[in-house]
Amino acid sequence: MEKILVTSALIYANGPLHIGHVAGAYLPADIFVRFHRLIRSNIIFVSGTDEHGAPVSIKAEKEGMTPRELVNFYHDQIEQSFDGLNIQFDNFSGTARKYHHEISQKFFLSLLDKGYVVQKSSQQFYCEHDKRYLADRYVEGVCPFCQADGARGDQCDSCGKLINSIELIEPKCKICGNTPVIKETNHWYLELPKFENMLKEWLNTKSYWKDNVLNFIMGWLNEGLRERAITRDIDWGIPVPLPEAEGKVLYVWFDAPIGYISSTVEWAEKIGFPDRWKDYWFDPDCKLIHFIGKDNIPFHALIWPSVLMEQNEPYILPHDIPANEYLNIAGSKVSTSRNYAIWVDEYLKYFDGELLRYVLAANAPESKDADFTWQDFQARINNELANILGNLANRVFTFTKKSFDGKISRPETLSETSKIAFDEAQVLIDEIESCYKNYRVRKTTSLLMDIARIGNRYFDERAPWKAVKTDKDHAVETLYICLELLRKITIVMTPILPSKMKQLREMMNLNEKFSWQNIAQETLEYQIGVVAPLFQKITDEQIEEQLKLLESDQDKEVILEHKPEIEYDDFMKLEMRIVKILKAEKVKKSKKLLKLQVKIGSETREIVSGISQYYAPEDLIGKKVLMLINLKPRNIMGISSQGMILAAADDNNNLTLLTPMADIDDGSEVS
Ligand code: B3M
Ligand code: ZN
Repeated sequence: MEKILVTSALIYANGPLHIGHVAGAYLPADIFVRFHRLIRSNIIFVSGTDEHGAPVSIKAEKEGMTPRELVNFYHDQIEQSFDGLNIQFDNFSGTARKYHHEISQKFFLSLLDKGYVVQKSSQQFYCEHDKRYLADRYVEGVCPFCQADGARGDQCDSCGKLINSIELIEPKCKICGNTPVIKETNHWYLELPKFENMLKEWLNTKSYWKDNVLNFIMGWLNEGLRERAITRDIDWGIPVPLPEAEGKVLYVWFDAPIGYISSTVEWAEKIGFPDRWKDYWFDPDCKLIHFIGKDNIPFHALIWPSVLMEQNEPYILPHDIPANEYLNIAGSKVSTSRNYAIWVDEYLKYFDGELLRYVLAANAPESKDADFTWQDFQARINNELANILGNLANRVFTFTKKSFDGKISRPETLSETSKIAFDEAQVLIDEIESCYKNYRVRKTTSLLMDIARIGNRYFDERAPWKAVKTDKDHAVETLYICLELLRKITIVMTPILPSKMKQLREMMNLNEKFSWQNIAQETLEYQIGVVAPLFQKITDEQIEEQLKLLESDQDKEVILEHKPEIEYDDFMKLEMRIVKILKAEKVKKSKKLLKLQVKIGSETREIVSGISQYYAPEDLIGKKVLMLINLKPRNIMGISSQGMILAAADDNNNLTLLTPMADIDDGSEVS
């Protein structure tokens, strides 16, 4: 019996679960685990929330919560979303828990002891304004490798490379927008170059890994590994267990994968066998499999194995890392900061979790990015689940009930066409088995539908509704074969649609307990029970509604670039007043400019303003607007412009002058 330990990436407890997470790291794992339960492997499945690091502390600051309040809130919410999708872990822990702190500190000390972690003084960005070091996501800039904007202090989302934060070009403090300075501080570094040979040797045995993962890490190894700081100057995290490291915590990516271990330890405690976790982590025959999204590859395939290699206890190394690509939505990348995502808790208010399982499996981002659209969701539910599988069940059950009181027994002999239908199904089932083992859920889903297609075709060809009038046995045989095909589907499809298949088995009065082995064991007598349609079609209105939600929930603003803060005294230098426009005319030879004469109390001034494309001169006469008075006069097309009229403009080429909400004397000061 195979022994397997499956993990899914620990999701940051700083926001809800979205379908991109599900498609990348959770559903493929859950399907894999459910399949292995059916073939009776010894398998456990652990995960949890990633509760440390800048992603959590930044969000907590923003929400005015403590980090602990924030992670507790999202931990519970995320767990509920997983429940709604029938994603079932043996244990779902969190890294802010006590076990996890202890184990992580032990890991750190072991590496330190063996000389793989060393303390060095190093340069870090420091924000003079916020009086803090800027770790990881606290600083952003241009990626030194691919020149993309918005690279963070630890990783660039565009090229996936890890960054040593002070290499960022044009760094900006994420809190206040100022340019940080570089300061000396002390940190502990993981000496990755020392692992290079061990890693290469180990990776040589991994030729069976997915291409995307192998290509990624081979690229890295060829460039040569660099040391990585594994401690940080922030105040939320696991304290570095050394007296001289007061105020420092472990880097979130150092402790996060250790969460797989602490979650297993917690599981062992919960089931009352506190040592049971060692049966997995210390057994060289146990296969450790990490399901992750592609941005997590370097951490799992290079850094994490290095950390595991040099522990005092005999931890196993990852057997496989089936990383998935991204799931886009309607052609655009998910953006949690712009709220462009489909959140699972929202989804579950409208639809059954199983439907999403099906669609995400059928369209899994296995070897390249995939695209989710609501139209495709509708098409797959209606044209595949309802029209193929649902239809087969429905017509077979209805007919069995109508003509045979719901009761069908196995005929003594089977005709050649029936045998062919069985054989064809068996070929598909064998292929499905191998797809499940090799994480190919996309293919599995289409093969599963093919079994139902065989059933529908066979049913049509044998036309039992006609046969029943002349040759009852012929009709019985047809129904029997179709029921057998449905029964096989209830087993083979369980990893993808666990609760729908359970319902189907209930309608067919089949046992609750079954395994992959039962696929070949024919049920000799069927008694169909109470039936109901398995799948409701999704209407156009339902899809319209989702499209509107996706559109309206999205925060349209691009993230604003802020200017450096100014002092109150700087603001007081501006003299802004309400002015009344007395005259307005176009500036000759200019498309954009208007010349205005404005009244400011008893004074009048002339101003040139670039608003000609937005306002006709005659519409402006008599209007009161906002003006910056003490801007040094500028000569514009031969006219001395004595100040500036203020206007607001957006990205869509709209512009508006600013007028007071109530009538107020011109000359009134604005402050
Ligand atoms: N929380 C990053 C992520 O959610 C991180 C994964 C940790 S897995 C040990 O992409
Ligand atoms: Zn700052």
